[in-house]
Amino acid sequence: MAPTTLTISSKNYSSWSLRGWLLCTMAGLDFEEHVLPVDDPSTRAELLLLSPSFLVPCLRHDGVTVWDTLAIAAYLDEIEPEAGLLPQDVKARAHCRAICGEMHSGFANLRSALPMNLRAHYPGFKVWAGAQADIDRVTEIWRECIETYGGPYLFGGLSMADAMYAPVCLRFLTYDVALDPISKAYCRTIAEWPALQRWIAAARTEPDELEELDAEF
Ligand SMILES: N[C@@H](CCC(=O)N[C@@H](CS)C(=O)NCC(=O)O)C(=O)O
Repeated sequence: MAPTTLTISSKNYSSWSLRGWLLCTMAGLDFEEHVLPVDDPSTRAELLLLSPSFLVPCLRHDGVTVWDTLAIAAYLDEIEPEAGLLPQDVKARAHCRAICGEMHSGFANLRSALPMNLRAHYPGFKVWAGAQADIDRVTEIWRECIETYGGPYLFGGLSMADAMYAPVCLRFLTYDVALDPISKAYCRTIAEWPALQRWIAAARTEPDELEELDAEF
């Protein structure tokens, strides 16, 4: 059988790569990382061969190619149901899918104004109104989950929702975003997640000099 691979790009800048990687790690998948060099002109041609959407992450497992992070999450939940990517309770599962979908399709202002950049820190960063509205909605989602399911993660134990929102936690820390106590504690909990710590350590070893990517990822 061909090896299981996850195609990703920059660990410092690519928030969707991070989500896909966390999901595969949570599912306990034995996978090889296929890291595309983001500053290489041949990358797009290579990416088209590997991912029909041109986008990362893209999972290849057991003869199946799955691109798009939500599809990867659903596939992993089907092949590794014991991993608990979705909560047990049917209502909690629906809630989890809903907030994962909201992250997947929304928060464009937050994503463009506060791009993921794990090596950076901007104390006192000025957040404009459009991004603040997204921040308010994200933290409302988090508070509701933590009050309903008791924390420390969004649905009690780790779930796919934590993988979907992990890059947002890291953005809030990078850009020094003012948060309510529950959201602040959640960001700290996610930042201490051992798998995420491994990803951040690897991001720190990537080359600098990719400023143009700040606006795109
Ligand atoms: N909806 C997609 C979004 C993936 C995405 O936007 N990936 C970015 C990196 S974070 C990408 O592959 N960009 C490559 C390019 O634009 O060439 C998903 O859920 O996976």
